[in-house]
Amino acid sequence: MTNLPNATQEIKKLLVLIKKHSKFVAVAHECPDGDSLGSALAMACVLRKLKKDVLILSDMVPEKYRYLPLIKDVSAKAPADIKDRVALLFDIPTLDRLGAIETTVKKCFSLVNVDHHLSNRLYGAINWIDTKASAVGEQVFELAKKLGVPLDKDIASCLYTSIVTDTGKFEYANTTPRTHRITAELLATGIKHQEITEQIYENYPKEKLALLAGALSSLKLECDGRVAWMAVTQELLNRSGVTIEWTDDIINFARGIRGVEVAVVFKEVCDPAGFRISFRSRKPEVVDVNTIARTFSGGGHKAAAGCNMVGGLQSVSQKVLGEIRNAYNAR
Ligand SMILES: [Mn+2]
Repeated sequence: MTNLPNATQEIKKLLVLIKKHSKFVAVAHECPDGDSLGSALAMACVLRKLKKDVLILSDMVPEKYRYLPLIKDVSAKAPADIKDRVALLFDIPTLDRLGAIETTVKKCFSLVNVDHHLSNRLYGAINWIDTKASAVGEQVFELAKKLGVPLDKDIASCLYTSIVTDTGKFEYANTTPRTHRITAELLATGIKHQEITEQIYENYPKEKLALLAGALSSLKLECDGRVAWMAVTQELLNRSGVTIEWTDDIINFARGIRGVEVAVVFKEVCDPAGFRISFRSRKPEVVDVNTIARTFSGGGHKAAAGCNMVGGLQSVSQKVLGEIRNAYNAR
């Protein structure tokens, strides 16, 4: 495990950089989740309060996050002055997670890496990695305080989105007393938290259920019922008529089966032809999915990770399940 840079030092460097510089881009990862997008948008709100010039970059905006403030400013296009801008990257452990905007972001004047993944590759000029933060949103909250920017409803709804999604509505083990203390301050701004969670979780197109039905019918159990996996193929996506953005919570159905410790979902992608693989572990001390994903050049947290692999479902699933079997046998 790489030694993480001293957080206090990195935050200090970041505060100096923000004071000194005037042009920024806040960046979210490909097909962004609530944490990456919420953190980038919250930071954009904070920087604009400080009269900074800040743009927001992401390859796309999932429909369920269209309620977020500043969402209309999110773009995948490189601005003409990209070379003068400091890029602030949120929830992005490796640069290849940027997807279509990777080359654009690399053109920036400097990269600042704000993340909470154990697997972070420390690619920034500044690398502030807090593996204890349930969501990067907790780090942005801390940064706003240090910059002296008071919370408003816009900032709070972005940060609430970030935290509620990465903690699985405060269910996962990453939820801490700090998470709840921060959330209490967010709610105190008067945000309508129920409207936010409705937008995220109870506002899907009916076609999503066709996708879910197809994915559930592919369910298989391995390792005496301790491992469950499903596949979302391009054929299924086409047949159900929804895009990959609606597949993010399917893994929870596999994860929740009694006796299952590790859940895996294989999502077929086109470029390059292969799969995006998501992992969840309910027993990270037995099977650490960050380690499994790292075997295939991915990563994440011990209990939630991902990787990309080239190849057909048969070969890719065999390799991944073989690695999980090895993890059990090694014990
Ligand atoms: Mn996150």
